[in-house]
Amino acid sequence: VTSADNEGRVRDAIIIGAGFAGLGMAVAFEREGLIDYLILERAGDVGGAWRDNTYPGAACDIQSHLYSYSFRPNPDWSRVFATQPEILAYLRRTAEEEGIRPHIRFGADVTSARWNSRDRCWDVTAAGSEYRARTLISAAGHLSDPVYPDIPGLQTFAGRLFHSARWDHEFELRGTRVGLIGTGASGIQIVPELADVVASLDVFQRSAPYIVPRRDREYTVAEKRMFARVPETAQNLRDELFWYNESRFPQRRQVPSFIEQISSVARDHLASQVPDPALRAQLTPDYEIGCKRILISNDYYPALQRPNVRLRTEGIARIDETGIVLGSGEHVDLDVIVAATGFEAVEPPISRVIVGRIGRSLAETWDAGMEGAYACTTVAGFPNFFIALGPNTGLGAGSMIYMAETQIGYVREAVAYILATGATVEPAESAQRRYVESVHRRSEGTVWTAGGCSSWYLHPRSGRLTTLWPDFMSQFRRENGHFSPSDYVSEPDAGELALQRS
Ligand code: N01
Repeated sequence: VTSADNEGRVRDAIIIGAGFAGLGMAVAFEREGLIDYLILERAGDVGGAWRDNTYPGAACDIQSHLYSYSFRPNPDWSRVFATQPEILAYLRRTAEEEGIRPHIRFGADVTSARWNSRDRCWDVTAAGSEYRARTLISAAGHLSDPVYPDIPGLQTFAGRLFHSARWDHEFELRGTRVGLIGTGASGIQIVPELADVVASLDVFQRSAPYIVPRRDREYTVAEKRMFARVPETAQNLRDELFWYNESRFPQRRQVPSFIEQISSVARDHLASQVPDPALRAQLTPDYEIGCKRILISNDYYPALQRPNVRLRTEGIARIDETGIVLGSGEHVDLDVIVAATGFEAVEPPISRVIVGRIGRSLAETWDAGMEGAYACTTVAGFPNFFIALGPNTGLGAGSMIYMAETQIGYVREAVAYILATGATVEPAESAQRRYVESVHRRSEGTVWTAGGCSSWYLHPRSGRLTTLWPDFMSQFRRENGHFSPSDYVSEPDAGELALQRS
């Protein structure tokens, strides 16, 4: 072991990533007190997606009293849907006050994590240093690595080009001609902010999103005081928000009246904000509501109707040095292109560097048909390994923090078991297959697989729903909230290993 940091000891746990899931995991370990753990974080600060997404208008579209740790309620949320700086400050405070920071190695980009069968531990390399641990927890997230659009000529553009998740704050946008590609959750938050300052804004839409009103407001001083003095009131609000989101779940199509109700809310919102029938037609989605994330905004449609803003729906043919060429042949002159085009959610790059028992990476394992994870958390062939917010844990509606906390509980119990017994655990392949099939059965006929859209919820090769959880959040916790050793097998012995390799 060469690391200056590592004294050669085998730690109890290594966590990859200091975002919501990684920090939450660390808090659980920290509060337990007995675990020797380390977080490897590639950036220079905590916060994950909330550190990286600093674009103008960045805010959460899930209510903050729900979109926060249950074990660290924050009576001071300034409004229903907190903005990015406030959420990042919450995460920084969490790291500080829970004593997590000394356990984090910043600038530690994990380039290799391999199971060492001889020493029964994970050998991890990050930024040239080496670390070892009995257990490995990937909390690298699935919205961490930006994707640029695959459009011919993108690299030839001579103006400024950046991604929504890598906002270039040095660049003065005032008075420039900006093209924004993408009208997902990020894109529609950016448009109203840019429309105010730029000379012109061309919004390139490939598919129209469904948008419903954003029911946001500031909390009053009296409310915040009440949340602080009587914590049960904040807890009640959290519970109320949980069940509100849980019931806003039309995607399984089990209650047709829900679908009709939410569709009409979106239709009425569009009709009331966009009087021009031609623009309204362009903004009307051609797939079933819920197939992609249902977005919330009160200022996106109005911003599109400003004189300096134009919605472009003709499709992009190519990009050249000076701008974007539309399918119609029209050239749009631009100084800046912003790509609000999403993330490598389906195949997160971290899955290529984590290598299991038989020398195969997670990405290769999943590619070979072994999709998904047992309990959405563990993978056959990867002993003592846990993945937070990995396969089938995303949500169309609801709080990812609830999902992360469910997994944190599971991993905490599993790690305690491993450390107490000296066992090495992984799911049996057959158990994993059965579990993943049960998830896929539930996804059949849902709006995500049959709603007539193409989305990053589906795997591009198998067409299966691999990123989203196709059931209620509460069901996820019922199924995956507790680790049970009887679901697991121990690492095979050397003879069995040789057989598997051959
Ligand atoms: O990314 P997206 P996002 N040419 O992948 C378009 C979370 N989030 O960053 O729909 C032209 O959703 C693409 O078009 P289409 C949330 O979970 C949360 O907006 O594929 N267009 C789409 O319009 C969210 O779901 C908050 O046809 C191209 C857009 O780019 C997730 O992050 C806020 C294109 C990408 O949308 C990702 O959201 C923001 C191309 N070649 C984000 N390629 C909260 O408030 C892609 N597009 C919590």
